[in-house]
Amino acid sequence: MTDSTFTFDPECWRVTPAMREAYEKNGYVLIRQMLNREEVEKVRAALENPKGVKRFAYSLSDGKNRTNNLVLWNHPGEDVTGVLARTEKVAGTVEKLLGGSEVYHYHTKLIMKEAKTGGTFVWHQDYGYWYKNGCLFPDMASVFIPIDDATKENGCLQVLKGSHRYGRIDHIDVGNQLGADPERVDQAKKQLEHVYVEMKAGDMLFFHCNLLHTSDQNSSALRRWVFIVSFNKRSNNPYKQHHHPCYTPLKKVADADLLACREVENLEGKWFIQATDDFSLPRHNIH
Ligand SMILES: O=C(O)CCC(=O)C(=O)O
Repeated sequence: MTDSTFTFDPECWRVTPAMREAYEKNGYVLIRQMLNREEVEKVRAALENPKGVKRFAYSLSDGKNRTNNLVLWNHPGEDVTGVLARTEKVAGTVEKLLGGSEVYHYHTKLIMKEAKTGGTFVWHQDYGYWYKNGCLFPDMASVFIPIDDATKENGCLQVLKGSHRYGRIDHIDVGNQLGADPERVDQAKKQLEHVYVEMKAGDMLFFHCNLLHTSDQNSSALRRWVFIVSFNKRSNNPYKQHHHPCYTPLKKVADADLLACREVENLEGKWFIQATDDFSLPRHNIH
């Protein structure tokens, strides 16, 4: 069985053939300790700052009396959150996992699953939504970066290992969210390993846009915030305008620029979107 877990080494970081193979086979790679403690603190402080991205937050019901708060923006920008998205270790790693050709920023989300009140996300594939946005190939991926430790108790991400190889599954109304057809998900659960991806703050999960994933409500006393950056390939430029960007060149930066960045409040050009801006979906999921 191909393992998908690796550990970041700042001295000699590179995407290895073993990582590429794991990504192709399992639909994800988990890289431990990709941000060090100081970097996690920097990002956390920026996200918690009431004058930062948080001021664009809105709530989404999970259809089961719980809510998730989130912030979603389309262009990375020059602030700490944008620099993180544009670092070599985030954008450069995605580019290599997707085969090496140019990627651009599709959107970033901050998902705030608060203690005791945070909601579920039903089983879905991100491409189940993005397909409708005019992206013809599933040449898209996301980087899931917890800002708090993510555990089974506080609603860590769960994946069905290898499910990206099913291709896109129809997404329909599931418990008041738009999710992958439950009949298919039930079959997938019988065939594939169900992994609770428990992560420390600063670990990063790189995952394919057709990987089936979900997360539970947070009934614990600890919040679970994650930062999720999504990318598309330039060669997969959507054929129509929609609520996320068509190809826009991405200015990648060195990893060291994250700690050097002082900008938190100037959010010019980030193109924040609200639940009502998403025309491709009938209701609760914003992708
Ligand atoms: O934050 C989570 O638990 C899952 C979020 C997610 O799957 C999504 O936004 O597509």
